[in-house]
Amino acid sequence: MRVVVLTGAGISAESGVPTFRDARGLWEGHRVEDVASPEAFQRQPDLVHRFYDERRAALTRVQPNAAHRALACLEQQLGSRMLVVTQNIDDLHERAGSRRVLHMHGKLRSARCTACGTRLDWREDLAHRPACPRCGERALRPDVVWFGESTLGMGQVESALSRADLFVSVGTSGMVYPAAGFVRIARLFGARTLELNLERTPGSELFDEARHGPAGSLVRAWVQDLLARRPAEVEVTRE
Ligand code: BV8
Repeated sequence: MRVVVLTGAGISAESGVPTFRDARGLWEGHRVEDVASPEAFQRQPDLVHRFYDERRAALTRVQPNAAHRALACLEQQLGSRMLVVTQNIDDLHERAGSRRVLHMHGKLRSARCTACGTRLDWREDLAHRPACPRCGERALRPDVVWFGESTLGMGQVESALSRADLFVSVGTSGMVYPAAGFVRIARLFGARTLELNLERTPGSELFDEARHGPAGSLVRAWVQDLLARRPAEVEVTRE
């Protein structure tokens, strides 16, 4: 059985990482779209750096939760037949032990030089404009995908969706594209689809099944159930 799991901010909520909806999509009164955009970075680089420096620093104060750990456990069973595609820029999936994680919106603990294009692990602030270790230019930006910028790894995502038997969406409101369109692609290729989210979302009816509640218990129960079932039954027959 081949499984693709899409995750959003809701899977990290129980770790203490605020979701976008929690803050009603606002940061210090700014619409997130207005802070997380190349235009905002041109206009107010200090404000944008502060937005990401604060979130990067906050990562040192949070730990993976039961939902992250359950997915890492499932990956141990399914190996290369499982892919986690996350919209999250935190590293909680990896810290829980997941290895096959695709960050389609980038990573907080990574910086990219806009002068030489180098990508490098980065755990410090960027607001003080540190020089790029490779080219020396003070041109580092957060290595995240802003609104209006193309998302990462779409080729790998589309091929995984086209071969998936099961597509599971965890903790996402399904409001941001192209991630919000993955359920339709998975269905198109005959996969069964399951939504695990705290509450109904605008896309809930697109899923074969939707279970609502906190990810920590929902994901753990789903993984335990999947692994408890005898291999024969796990074999999902294509529609
Ligand atoms: C692009 C990184 C073009 C930075 C992010 C089609 C139609 C309409 C609009 C568009 C379209 N196609 C493109 C667009 C424009 C735009 C878009 O979708 N706009 C939206 C607002 C309508 N998309 C883009 O701009 C994308 N780029 O299209 O480029 C292009 C194409 C080719 C070539 C060049 C350019 C790029 C979008 C990526 C932007 N970057 N993040 C950062 O993090 O700061 S998006 C960011 O917001 C997140 O990564 C995530 O994707 C999104 C937030 O959504 P969620 O993660 O779902 O979080 P949210 O808070 O909304 O919901 C949380 C859910 O969890 C809730 O349902 C809640 O109930 C639940 N929950 C809460 N607690 C729990 C829980 N569930 C379980 N357990 C709990 N405990």
